[in-house]
Amino acid sequence: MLQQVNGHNPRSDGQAREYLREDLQEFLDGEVLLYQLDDLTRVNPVTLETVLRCLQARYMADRFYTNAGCTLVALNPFKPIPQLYSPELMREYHAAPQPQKLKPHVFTVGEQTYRNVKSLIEPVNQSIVVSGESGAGKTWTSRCLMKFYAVVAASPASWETHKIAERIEQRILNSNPVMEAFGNACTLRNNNSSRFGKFIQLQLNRAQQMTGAAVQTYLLEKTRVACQASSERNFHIFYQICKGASEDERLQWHLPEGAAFSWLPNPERSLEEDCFEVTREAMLHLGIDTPTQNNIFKVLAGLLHLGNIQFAASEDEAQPCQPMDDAKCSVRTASLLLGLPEDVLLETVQIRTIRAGRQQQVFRKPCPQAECDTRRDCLAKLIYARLFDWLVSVINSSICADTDSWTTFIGLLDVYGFESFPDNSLEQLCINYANEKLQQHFVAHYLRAQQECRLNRPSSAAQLQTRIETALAGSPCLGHNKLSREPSFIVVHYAGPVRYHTAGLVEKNKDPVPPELTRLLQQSQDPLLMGLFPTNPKEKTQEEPSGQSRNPVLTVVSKFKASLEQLLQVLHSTTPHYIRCIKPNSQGQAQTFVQEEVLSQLEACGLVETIHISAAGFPIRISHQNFVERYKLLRRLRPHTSSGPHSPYTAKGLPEWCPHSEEAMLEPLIQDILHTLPVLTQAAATPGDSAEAMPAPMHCGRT
Ligand code: AD9
Ligand code: MG
Repeated sequence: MLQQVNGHNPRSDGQAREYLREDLQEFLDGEVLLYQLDDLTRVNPVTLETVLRCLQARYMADRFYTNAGCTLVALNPFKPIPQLYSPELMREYHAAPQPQKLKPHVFTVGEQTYRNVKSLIEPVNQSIVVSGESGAGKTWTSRCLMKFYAVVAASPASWETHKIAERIEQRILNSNPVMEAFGNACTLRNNNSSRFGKFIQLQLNRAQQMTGAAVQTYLLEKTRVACQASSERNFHIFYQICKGASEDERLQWHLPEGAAFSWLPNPERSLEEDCFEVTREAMLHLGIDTPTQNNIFKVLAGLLHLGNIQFAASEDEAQPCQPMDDAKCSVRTASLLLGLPEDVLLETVQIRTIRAGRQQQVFRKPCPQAECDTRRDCLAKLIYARLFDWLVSVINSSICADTDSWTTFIGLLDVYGFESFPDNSLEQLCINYANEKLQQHFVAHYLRAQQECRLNRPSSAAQLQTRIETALAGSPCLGHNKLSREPSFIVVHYAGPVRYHTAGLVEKNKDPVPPELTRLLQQSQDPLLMGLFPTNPKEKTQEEPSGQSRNPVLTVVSKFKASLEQLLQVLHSTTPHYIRCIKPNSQGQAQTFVQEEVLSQLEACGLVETIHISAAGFPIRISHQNFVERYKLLRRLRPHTSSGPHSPYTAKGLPEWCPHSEEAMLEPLIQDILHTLPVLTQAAATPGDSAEAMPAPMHCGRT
């Protein structure tokens, strides 16, 4: 039961919707100061223990967002709280003269980012990096931000556009259920786990209205289509089709009720993500018409039947392995749904063709059973990955604005969180590498920048920075696990050590696709597959056998690395904002805060170090040029500091502002300006508001 509580928050600013559960009152009486702390930089002393207690107190009081200097910490409530994400509240944050004075919220970050686009703070383009481990709430948070911008940055709705097409922000929102249906799956850690990384660029025009968006995806976990860990599931879309198809569609797609598919484990689990209707509706709004949709679902049903083709080992090596008796019908159905000749499909999976010699003679070699399985899986992965890429391109063409109708953007980054399983392979290596790079970006952008503007105040922050850098660049990052029997190596990531199995790593990295499989799909009579696998000879793809292609074959890691570099370049060109999502427990239970689990996440993201540095520094960083433009009036206010012919504003860095002889005289002013900078910036953004003194740190402890 919830009870409204008033007057507890010193900064409630008209947004006095606070709710406390009655049964938590006792707990909170002891932690009353802690749960009121909106900013972890005010916890004193800042230690893992005090930060943890503060977050726990806030979590139990249903306060899920807390500032940590430059970062917003978002605790996953694991329960629906409609009033916390209502359009009314969005508008409240949007209309607030100083949103940062309202209670911490993902909308504060959204609104500040939105205002920055127009402000003098550079660069104008902004990005919000949402991080956290699997199930912590990254995708939820990104969706929430997209909804926020759909409300506050709505495009102009003239009657014509309203009638002709779905409003652009609606279409952008519709991209979420589609991409999640095809790219998310139920895993041990999250029922709706994103199995790809996503960077969405929300495009704004001069009037700061959202005119379009562009999506970039990273490293879809395509192996999932043919191989699911026990207790996990395939991509949601397969379950949606099997559960949501009409009688008619079941007949067309050969999906009789209750049919068992080996690539459809745990179908009995019913999830809210299984809603086929939502996906279909969203696809329609994105311009994917019903016949095209049906074509997609037919192909996916074909993949399920493909997965049921089990081979029996052949006693004679010279003879191809044959499908088991009950799999023969699956060969027929799969070939029918995929528009392929049955015998050619089977033969391509069973028999490897090798071209050799000057004449490029063709040799045919029957594959052993395991290789037949690999080739079958490879076929499915090939189709699914192409289909996913195609969907992303269709979505982009539906939501992307013309180049002349947008000037700035806000980027939202939602990448898979750091992963460490008992068995880790190339996928985890890539995911963790991406997280490592993003953490480096955070360290480089935020922590290093903070030290620049900290002048030469001696403090432990410098040591902390050095520690972080040493940890990242340090030598003990690679190790061998002597206890493990299987060949493996350990990488000491910023988030903890992870052991990677070496078995199959090289092969996975090469991701070889036998050219016969591509050639097979080029023979398909299915309209969708014909589009995905054109016969155009110009199209040199990754599937070219390495010996025949002049271009070096790109490995999975090299492609991933290149796309990550591109992403980082985009991020570097923006002003980044950070949201750290924290998972309070691994069971997905509301009102449950498991200290050890949260602790390891706090350690992994170096939150305490961030708070230390934030507490000692300033949350706003502006280039020297813009700083001068914006605050030069202060010079006039203090004429005695004028430095004659040597303008203090000509040098590049703050410590070199003026000739040495004048440094002493200027130092108090510099300190003044720097101390008041955050307040001045707020005041400048909202004329008429009085500047507020910096809040004093509050002591953390039971009262
Ligand atoms: V993964 O790396 O893609 O496996 P995410 O993206 O970090 O992971 P996700 O956003 O999918 O996690 O959140 C997991 C679940 O937590 C959601 O499905 C919701 O049920 C739940 N969640 C997350 N944030 C909120 C929230 N602010 N309010 C309510 C939430 N529920
Ligand atoms: Mg996600």
